[in-house]
Amino acid sequence: MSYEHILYDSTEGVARLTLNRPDKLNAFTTAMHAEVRDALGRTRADGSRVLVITGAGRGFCAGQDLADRAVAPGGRRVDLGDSIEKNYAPLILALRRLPMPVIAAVNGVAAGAGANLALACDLVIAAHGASFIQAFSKIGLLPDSGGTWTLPRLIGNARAIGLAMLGDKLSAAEAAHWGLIWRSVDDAEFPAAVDALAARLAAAPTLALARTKEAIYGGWERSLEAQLDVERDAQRELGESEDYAEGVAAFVAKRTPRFVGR
Ligand code: T3D
Repeated sequence: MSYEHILYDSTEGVARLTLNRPDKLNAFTTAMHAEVRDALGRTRADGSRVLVITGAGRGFCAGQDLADRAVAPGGRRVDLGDSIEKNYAPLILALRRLPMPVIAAVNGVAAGAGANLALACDLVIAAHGASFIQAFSKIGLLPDSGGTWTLPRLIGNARAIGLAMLGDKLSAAEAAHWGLIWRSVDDAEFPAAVDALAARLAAAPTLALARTKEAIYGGWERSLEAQLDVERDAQRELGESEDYAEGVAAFVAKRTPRFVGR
């Protein structure tokens, strides 16, 4: 599939997916969803060990393209439930299920489903000039793309409800201070900080990171006893991995490990 609305490439284990409708702050259309789905399906086959999602131009993503939702008087409305089921929900689940770390490199405003797309990623790094807006209440919707699930887990009900009901802009610095995102960095340092983070994760023991992400996200639904079982089973599997053998050998030899991701 060739892409019109995104850019995708993978080099040295780092896949980069850039939402590329800068004039519309990278708002999602159905066509863009299809391209993102296709690109996410490529990451494992092309040997990527980390995925970076970012936006072209001054925005990260402004959520659904609302020009596609305007209805002429007497016209037929789009079934939003259908749109969630076919596009947004599969996108969020695909990111959570990807067996590698996913970085949201939030270069600018992230609004609506664009904000919650970022928050569905494993590590969110944002430029100081970026911001997060649960824009849904401004147009009579509720936070989707996992927002009602993710927000209270990350920042508690009080702040989740405040953001969701008021739809106010939250700066990247405040988002980091609240624990909504991993970190925010100076705009000038942002590209280098993203590259360094991606390179570091691409050289990490990918299988262990995949099991870490599964265990942490799945843990919310389990008892401590059940979680200990999950950790036992994953550790048993990881104990057989090439990367564990390499990690121990490197530690004993006092050298830097060279992980292969298996
Ligand atoms: O529908 C379904 O399938 C259900 C799922 C819904 C998920 C959702 O995401 S609903 C929420 C949709 N998003 C929003 O409500 C956000 C709308 N955008 C904004 O509020 C503002 O654009 C921002 C706060 C994000 C940024 O403001 P600002 O002042 O920096 O930029 P701007 O001038 O508003 O936008 C720049 C251009 O992008 C502008 O186009 P123009 O006039 O220069 O041709 C603007 O119309 C366009 N744009 C921004 N957001 C969207 C958009 N075009 C279409 N859809 C957008 N969401």
